[in-house]
Amino acid sequence: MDFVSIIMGSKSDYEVMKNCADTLEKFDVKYELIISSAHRSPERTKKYIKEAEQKGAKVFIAAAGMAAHLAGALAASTTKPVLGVPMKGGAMDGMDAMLSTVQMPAGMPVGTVALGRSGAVNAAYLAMQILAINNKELAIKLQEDRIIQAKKVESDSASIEVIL
Ligand code: RP5
Repeated sequence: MDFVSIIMGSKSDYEVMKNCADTLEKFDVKYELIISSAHRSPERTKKYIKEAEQKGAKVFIAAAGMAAHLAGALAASTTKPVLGVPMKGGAMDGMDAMLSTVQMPAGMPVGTVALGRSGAVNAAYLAMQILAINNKELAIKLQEDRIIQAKKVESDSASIEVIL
């Protein structure tokens, strides 16, 4: 069974990453969500990646703050796509996590998304776009979602626009 694996470095990341899980649920995409840290539980993280791959994980989403090595550690252990969501917080309010997540050495990519809720939601969308390459039903749902988003812009605008 194909699914998306979401790994958070800490329970404190859940409030933001719930938006990622909710987005996958909205599209009926299966996911697994666990807490495992690159620093506090490196062996558990490594073991989980292998088990998740065997169970059918097709894309990994890693959320971490501060030194934020989780996405990089995942990328080192799998050739499946890894998306990194930098978490806000700490002395630099996420700037450290963002740079750590995005600055991977050549040949070890992590697709890094924005800080905060937008990043969590977009990680889900990107994961689904990857799955949709081989899933026509999901591809259609994503196309329909774009139409819904465009219609919302039109209706929002109609409710407040002032045109001469
Ligand atoms: C990172 O450190 C976690 O991903 C989290 O964003 C941050 C702080 O973790 P806690 O001290 O709140 O557990 O590893």
